[in-house]
Amino acid sequence: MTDVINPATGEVFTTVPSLDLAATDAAIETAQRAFPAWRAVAPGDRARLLRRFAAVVDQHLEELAELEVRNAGHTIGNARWEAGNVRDVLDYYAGAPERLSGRQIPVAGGLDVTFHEPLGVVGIIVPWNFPMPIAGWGFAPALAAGNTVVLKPAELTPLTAIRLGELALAAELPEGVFTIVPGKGSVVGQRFVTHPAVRKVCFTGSTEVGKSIMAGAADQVKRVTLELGGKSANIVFADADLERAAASAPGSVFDNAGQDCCARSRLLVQESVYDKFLALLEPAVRAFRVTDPAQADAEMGPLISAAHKKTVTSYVEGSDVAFRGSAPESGGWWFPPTVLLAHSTEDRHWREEVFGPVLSVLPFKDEEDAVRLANDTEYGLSGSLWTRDLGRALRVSRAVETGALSVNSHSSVRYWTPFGGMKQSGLGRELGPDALLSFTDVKNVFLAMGD
Ligand code: TAP
Repeated sequence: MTDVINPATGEVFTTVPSLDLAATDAAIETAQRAFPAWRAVAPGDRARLLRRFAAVVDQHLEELAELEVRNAGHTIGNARWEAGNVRDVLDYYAGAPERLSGRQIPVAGGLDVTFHEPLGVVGIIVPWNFPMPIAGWGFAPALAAGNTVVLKPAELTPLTAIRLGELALAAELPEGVFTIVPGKGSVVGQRFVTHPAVRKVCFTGSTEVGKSIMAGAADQVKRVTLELGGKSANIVFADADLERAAASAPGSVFDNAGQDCCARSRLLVQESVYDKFLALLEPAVRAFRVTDPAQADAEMGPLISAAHKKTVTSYVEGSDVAFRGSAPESGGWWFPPTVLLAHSTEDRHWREEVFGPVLSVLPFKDEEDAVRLANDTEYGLSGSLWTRDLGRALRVSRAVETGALSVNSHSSVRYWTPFGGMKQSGLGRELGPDALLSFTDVKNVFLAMGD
């Protein structure tokens, strides 16, 4: 059994089973047995089942959100959005089964058609930072395409995934189609990589573990989707609406206590407005409300664990602190929003993913310098840029090596647009119209016309 802890208080409030290798194999084999019948469900019926699953999630939205506040320390506002996102992603991909059509390609002597065949069992490995949305981004398209799913939540945050598994059964998805397998990454997650019946692994988490999964998957030429770390830049040009850029910068990095692979944790400010911008940023950072995440006006809760707080603290110790916000001081793993001045691109807090409420700031000279600094990282997940110059917005958008970018905003992920990383931030894309196909293989069939 694993203790489940409320990160806002540090108290254990329940326990969940931690499955061993034999139980993991049993879950995978149940999913394998469920596959032929699930892929054979008529497209319209599979769509209806997924819509019903979405409706059941909707009926339990508040319960799921409250569970996440307690288990992950997410603010209630965020947690409601996250539960709603699972519903929306299910609804979106519920539109897919009847539209998953192949092609008819002209050939001589017969008919040539392609099919998007499901892969079989898909293993989804979920991190602790966004337990609900990241689960949904994997299981909704995987199920819609006709695969069965085994899903491993993070040991720290298993509760909403376990509940979603129950809700799937309540929506009458057949037994074995969607199975939650709680346990350790080194046991359950690793088995998804090595078990031959699992045909694809969809992993979100650290770049280090992602690389080991990719290497392990090579042995069986197993398909992978990887969503890994980030160190995204927020680039503010001198001609931007500085007030708006400064007011929105804290949310772009401190949301979810900075435990967000899309966090804009490197702030690049054009040197001619550097001092002015920091003066605008300071009150916005100090005003960021860090409090009991169950309160309706909370903007940020605690960090996920004591160990993670230690890691985040190590980036601030000995660094040049520009200013900080405030956070509760007792119980739980609280950490105030913190702005650090970078003195070189070699500063550890500038280069590495902190995954906490820590923003590093550096000035730049001109457009070329901004692009060079933004791209000076092995990551490439997200980012923002602020300018009133349309030509510059287009040039810089094309030049920054990142999978998603927002101009004059910090847009969050939309379930109907693609999401994923360039360089070492990942492989493949989730969400949007194309993600579905990554849970299929193309089959080409030629039917001879005969004489
Ligand atoms: P990871 O260790 O990468 O964990 C992510 C998931 O992978 C968890 O479910 C974990 O299981 C599982 N896992 C761990 N080792 C595995 C293995 N050998 N084979 C298969 N699955 C395995 O991330 P973390 O420890 O939670 O966080 C460490 C750092 O990773 C963070 O500080 C942050 O920088 C980064 N991170 C990034 C993201 C995103 S969204 N890109 C998300 C989380 C963390 P258990 O932990 O349950 O054992």
